[in-house]
Amino acid sequence: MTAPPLRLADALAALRDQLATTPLGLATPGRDGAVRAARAVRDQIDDYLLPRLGDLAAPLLTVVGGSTGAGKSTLVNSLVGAPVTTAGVLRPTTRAPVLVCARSDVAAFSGDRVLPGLARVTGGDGGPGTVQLVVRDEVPAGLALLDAPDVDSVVETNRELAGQLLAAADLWVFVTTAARYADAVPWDLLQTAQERGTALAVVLDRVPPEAAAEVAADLHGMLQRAGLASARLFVVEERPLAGGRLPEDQVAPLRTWLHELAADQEARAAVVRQTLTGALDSLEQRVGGVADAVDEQARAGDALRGAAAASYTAAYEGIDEGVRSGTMLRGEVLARWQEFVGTGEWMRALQGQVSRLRDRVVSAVTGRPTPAQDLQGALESSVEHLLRAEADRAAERTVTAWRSLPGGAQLIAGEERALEQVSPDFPEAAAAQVRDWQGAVLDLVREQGADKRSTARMLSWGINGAGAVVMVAVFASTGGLTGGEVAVAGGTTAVGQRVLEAVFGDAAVRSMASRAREDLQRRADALLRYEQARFDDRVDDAAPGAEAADALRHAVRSLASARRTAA
Ligand SMILES: Nc1nc2c(ncn2[C@@H]2O[C@H](COP(=O)(O)OP(=O)(O)OP(=O)(O)O)[C@@H](O)[C@H]2O)c(=O)[nH]1
Ligand SMILES: [Mg+2]
Repeated sequence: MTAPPLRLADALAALRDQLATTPLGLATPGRDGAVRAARAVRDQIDDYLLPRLGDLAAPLLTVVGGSTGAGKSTLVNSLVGAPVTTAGVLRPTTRAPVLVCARSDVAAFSGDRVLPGLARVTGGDGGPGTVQLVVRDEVPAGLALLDAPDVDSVVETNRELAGQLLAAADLWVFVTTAARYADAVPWDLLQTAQERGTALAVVLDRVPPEAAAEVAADLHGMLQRAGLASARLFVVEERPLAGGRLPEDQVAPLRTWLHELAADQEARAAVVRQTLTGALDSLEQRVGGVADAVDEQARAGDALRGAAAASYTAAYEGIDEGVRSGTMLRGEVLARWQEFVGTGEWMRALQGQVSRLRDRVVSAVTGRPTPAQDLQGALESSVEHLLRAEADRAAERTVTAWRSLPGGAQLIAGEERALEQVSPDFPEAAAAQVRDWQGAVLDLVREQGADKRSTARMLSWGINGAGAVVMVAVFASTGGLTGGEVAVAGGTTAVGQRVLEAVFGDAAVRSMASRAREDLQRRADALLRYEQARFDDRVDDAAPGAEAADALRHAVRSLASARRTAA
């Protein structure tokens, strides 16, 4: 059973909430645009769509917006016929919007019905985050004027606020000048107005009287080419101001048009419908763009995790290779092994079994009698060294890969030094794992010997001795040694193995060695997984899962079905 369609307002609120929780934490190329788009849609839902759907008959909000210093505030003062907003020579002059409405419309604008994020103030400029509410009965009932900051401001908060206010408008009165009418930023916004079907009037301000016809024709052509031919164009000639206001003949046509609109309920309703429908229609594409950016983030997250996984898989394989290749049996380990087999303590057990081999071994080794622990100690540091080297390399490889992957550099910023090597607790953890592994090998030997008649014989050269031989067998099962090392380590290992085989049997030795190897690999794997998690955790914190984009698309579909139901 499918859920009943949501009410339109509920579907919008759900979409807004979904956008608010959409994670866009990775610095992918599309991130900033998507964050802005998500913010703009949320704002428009709260500032405009929900209030407008909640009261279709509420007064028209007419936002006077446009280029910096175009004369917006001067125009508003001139329309109202009173100094309701501050005009000035410094750019930008208007930083907090001023909303002027008739007394009968105050209730529609004084609460948080529209623009709930901006606090209302009266009696003066309230500063950032506020709307100054001015009541003037020169403004007709049914239509409020809002003087907005400059859309192309050098002040970023002004630009953002201007965009937010335009998205909250039923009607845009777009102000530009003869000098600036082709500027890019205002045209981007006009393009948006066109795409959203927003009701629009354009004021070409500060036009030298002698050029009025020419400039107006040019702008008219531009509007036509932009698909905005239906926008009313008002031309205001540049003249000396009187008391900060435009000459009456220059402002009268626009004022008359606005007053007629305010008085004509049907015309007003048509403006509301046009802008409302356009804004609702635009949501699918805008939210779709955010969802695409979320997908991009999910893919970037996968690529980052993949790079870490590849690095640590290579480390795991490097350890496996190091264990199997016999390279562990070089240097210190080889020396300890030679001493160990050369002590003769347990070689007595060889009597009558592999004495021919003993002769070969004994002739190959010299040195003081050394307990099996020395060999174990040498193996321990050799294995630790291998683990550390591979884990360091994996960390470095991951950092290098992340630097060039989308979003990667940001995740490691400031911590590259620490991240391109093992974590601080790795050495201790690795040492503990290797010691535990050695303990487990001894347990294995004990277990294997427990029910054998051979126990006594085995004990004659000790659990430690047998364990050491199993450990060496783990590292000597394949070739990989070169030159003289093959002869020495390979040969001596074979001797040890023969001894063990004599005690435990051939199959048991092979199984002990392979179980010991698997155990070591499991421990290496656990260590590496912990190391890799340092990287994966960062991705998990910042990147969305694939379901985040689906949730957004679902919210858009629910909105579409709520609109069909409402229609
Ligand atoms: N002579 C003349 N000066 C004008 C005209 N329109 C605006 N000005 C002056 O131009 C300057 C800027 O005017 P504002 O009305 O503050 O312009 P604005 O678009 O509100 O400016 P911002 O809020 O900063 O974007 C002020 O000094 C005005 O007095 C005009 O038609 N003629
Ligand atoms: Mg202004």
